[in-house]
Amino acid sequence: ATLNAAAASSKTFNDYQAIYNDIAEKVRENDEYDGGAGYFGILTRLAWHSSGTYDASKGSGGSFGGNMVFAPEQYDGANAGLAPARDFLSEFQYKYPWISRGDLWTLGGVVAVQEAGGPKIPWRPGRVNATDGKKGAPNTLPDASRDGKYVKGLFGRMGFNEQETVALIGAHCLGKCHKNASGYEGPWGPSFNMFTNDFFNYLLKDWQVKQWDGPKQYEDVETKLFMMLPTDIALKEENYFLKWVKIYADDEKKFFSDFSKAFAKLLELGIQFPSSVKPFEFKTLDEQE
Ligand code: CCH
Repeated sequence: ATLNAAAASSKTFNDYQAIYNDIAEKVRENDEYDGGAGYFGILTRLAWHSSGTYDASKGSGGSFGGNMVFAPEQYDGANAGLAPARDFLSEFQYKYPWISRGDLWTLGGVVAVQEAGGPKIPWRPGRVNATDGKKGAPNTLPDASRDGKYVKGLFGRMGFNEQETVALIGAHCLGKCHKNASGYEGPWGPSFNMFTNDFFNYLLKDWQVKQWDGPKQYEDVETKLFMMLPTDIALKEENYFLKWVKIYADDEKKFFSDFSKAFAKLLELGIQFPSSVKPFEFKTLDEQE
């Protein structure tokens, strides 16, 4: 049961590029947010959490309805800490009342990845606001305390293979964990406001369990400044994941190209677009200067 995107409206590429630009300007103006992480990480995470509720076998979940403003998704523990991202984007909901929440939140993720120096993410509009939370899909997002088989199963539920799963988790190059949101703490590496293949380079270093009063997480042996979640370390423990970790650590171009495809697929899970709606590829602010 896929949901049908709204048929192409009178809005054109330029209308969406204008929203892209407004979001991107605001991201630039707020580059000191969250200890210098800016909004890149949290906007990417909002796009992912609004989409990653999808279950291919049931056709449920996904970014279509923008369900996170309603219970139960609003109070899903996995979504703790995402209100600042929704608040950040809400002014554009007022300025452009015709864009749906699902379109705005997924577009926010496209802006974040591209403006952080990542690959172009093809994106299509047409998600339609839900008017209540009945189609919300809580307790579907990953639990960071689990192992590799769990991660494989969870991303398999969305319709992703091992390669796509590893590529997607490479987004942990951006942003940080927050004790008051997930209980975990810290960034995965030093350049957490730049989209790179660094997550994989860091993951391949030596990690040890951090001694602290929080949930089990890892710290890098060399500097103890960076962190990995148990599910991140799990990507090294299963050969079907480790293979891709090594490929992406060696080849950033390949990572960018595979991430772009997997992230675009993530944002569209469960949605059927009319063939007339061709994906947009937005220009970055830099490209327009
Ligand atoms: Fe993630 N992620 N993620 N993640 N995530 C967290 C933060 C970010 C898991 C757990 C967590 C993806 C996959 C997984 C981002 C993007 C993606 C946090 C800390 C946890 C916990 C939240 C906090 O405390 O604020 C687990 C488990 C998985 C899969 O196994 C995927 C896929 C993506 C995107 C494609 C980004 C970006 C962040 C940083 C958020 C920020 O606020 O800076």
